[in-house]
Amino acid sequence: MAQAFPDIGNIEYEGPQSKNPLAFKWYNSAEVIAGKTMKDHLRFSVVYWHTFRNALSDPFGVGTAQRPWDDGTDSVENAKNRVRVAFEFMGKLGAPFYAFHDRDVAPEGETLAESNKNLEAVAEVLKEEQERTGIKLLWGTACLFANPRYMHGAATSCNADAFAYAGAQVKKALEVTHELGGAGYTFWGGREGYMTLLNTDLKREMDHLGQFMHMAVDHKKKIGFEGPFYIEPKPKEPTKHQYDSDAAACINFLRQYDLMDHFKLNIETNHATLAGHTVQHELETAMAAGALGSIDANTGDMLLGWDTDQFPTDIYLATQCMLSLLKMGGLVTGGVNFDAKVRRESFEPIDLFHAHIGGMDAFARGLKIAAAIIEDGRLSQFVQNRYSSWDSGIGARIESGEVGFDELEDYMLKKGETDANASGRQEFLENLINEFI
Ligand code: XUL
Ligand code: CO
Repeated sequence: MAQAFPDIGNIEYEGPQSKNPLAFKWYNSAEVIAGKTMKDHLRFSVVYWHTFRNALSDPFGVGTAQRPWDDGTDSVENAKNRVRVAFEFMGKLGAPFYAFHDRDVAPEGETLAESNKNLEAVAEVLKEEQERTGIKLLWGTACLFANPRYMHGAATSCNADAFAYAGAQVKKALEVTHELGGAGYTFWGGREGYMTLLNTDLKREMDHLGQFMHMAVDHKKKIGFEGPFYIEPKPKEPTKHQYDSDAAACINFLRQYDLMDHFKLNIETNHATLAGHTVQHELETAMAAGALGSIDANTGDMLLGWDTDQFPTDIYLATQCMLSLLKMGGLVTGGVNFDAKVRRESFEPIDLFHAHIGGMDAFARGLKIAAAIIEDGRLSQFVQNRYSSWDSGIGARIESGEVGFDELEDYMLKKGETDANASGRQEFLENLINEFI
């Protein structure tokens, strides 16, 4: 097959002085930072849906993407051909992982049986290309939101048949993910939520979602899939309210339905901001529950109120993400998955390269900066000192659980007033971070 990107060779590291738009300035895959190569720290992943399937339409206009390799049909042949293009792209980029929805990679057929057959046929090519290139599957997922049958949701639909169809679809997607050696499997609750509470039995829907996830866990055990399941929080869009609205809501759901052992969270920047949080808040909340698994790296636009899924180029943001990930001890099964799309105006194939190179460089810089901040030690020392009243005396006794309100009353009656508070030094700390940027 002729190359899809004949004028573009492998993207190499050329260093910060380079002016070559098709070279990395910061991402040097083999460079060791804090004991691990950049490649192993960052575990970059390309998403199939945006990079190879997004036609770049918006609510006001048709798609603009020029993809000369695509014959515009929904045939299995075209889908197989697209796999070769995807692996050419990822290989040239040097991305070690990718992620897909079942319906991104293979066309939906007239029946479930035909859809399954299509998926199997394309998965064979995916496997071949994985073996040829060494590129691995970060996670697979099922598209439970595009087909009209899921208009009221999938696992939380009022229509039990939609639940059943979704179960069958996840079963197959999970089996294919397993067959392809996927490191994890993701659930993003596309339409698992509501448009109005007037027609919604919220409790019943949440119970169904809990049951659905248990069926998935049972099937995972049955087929011997050992990777984690991820839930990807998002508060809204396309629904008015999505049940997995943020990290805290997901963790509460997992605890309520006794699923904590089987799930971690996949935190996406633009979903965090739609929920009114920073991505660092979401990462830290997930981490505090021992449930941070992976990240969908992108960014929103401050002035547009929807999920714009832009490529992350903000060094400060990437630094914050990497500070949290390094604090956790680094990614294990998860990765930095670019759930991001080029703008509608960036319609040429080469824009896909510029976009990913920029995101990878931003995260490589974030990694280097975060590692330097940690190595410097002043930030963590400050935080540790800030809590020093808990290291001895009454603080240590409270933490060890040996005192109750009676002892606290005795203590304060004797002492009279609390020790003086120390400054939080926010501005000092913000300046400290800027020393490294
Ligand atoms: C949608 C979104 C999804 C998930 C996978 O906002 O982020 O693409 O990442 O279903
Ligand atoms: Co996502």
